[in-house]
Amino acid sequence: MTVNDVTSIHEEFDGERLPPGQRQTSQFPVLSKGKTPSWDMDTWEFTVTGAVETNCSYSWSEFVDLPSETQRQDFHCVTGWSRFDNEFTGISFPTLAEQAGVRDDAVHVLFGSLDGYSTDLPLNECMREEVLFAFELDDQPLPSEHGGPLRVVTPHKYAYKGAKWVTEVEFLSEPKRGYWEKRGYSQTANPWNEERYSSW
Ligand SMILES: Nc1nc2c(c(=O)[nH]1)N[C@H]1C(S)=C(S)[C@@H](COP(=O)(O)O)O[C@H]1N2
Ligand SMILES: [Mo]
Repeated sequence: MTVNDVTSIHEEFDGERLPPGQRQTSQFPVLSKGKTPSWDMDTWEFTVTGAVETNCSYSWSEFVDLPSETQRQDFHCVTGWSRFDNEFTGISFPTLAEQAGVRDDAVHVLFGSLDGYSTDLPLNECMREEVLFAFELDDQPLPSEHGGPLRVVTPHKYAYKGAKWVTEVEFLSEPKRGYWEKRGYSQTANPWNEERYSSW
């Protein structure tokens, strides 16, 4: 299996591998706003809506049939810990976007989850190969407390930009605030610039 190592992403942001104010941990703490939700794989459905040419909906088997890849990535939580060298397998955001056909008026993306969580990113910050809809971690099905069956990972952003238990992707013609963005966390969330809190 080929693993694409993207742990040098910090160079693009003129930063060290460990972003300022972070400490490295070998643990994988769980950060969820509530309990791990429940779902049924037979009725699990993933939808792509909004500013797209075609609204799409996938069952689990349809979704995991999309072209997938494995990447070695670092993970930075806004509360101050970073976990290096996670091997996530999943479908990249650009691969998914291509299926639906993104319209010209799409500028932002809102991710929605089974626990009611949401988070927003500009479209150009999503259209990167490192933004993965991940269903495996280190060759194992993604543990449910870490967002399995499917979560988003965003190694160029603090990890709250990666929705666990993701089932909805909405392309937007204007920004929306997600769960933490409404509660004062940064819209932009660049770890090398310590964009932890919103200034407006
Ligand atoms: N659906 C959902 N996604 C979520 C969260 C959440 O509460 N619900 N928490 C976010 C936060 S604040 C962080 S730091 C990471 C934590 O991922 P982990 O629990 O796998 O460490 O998930 C993010 N994605
Ligand atoms: Mo977080």
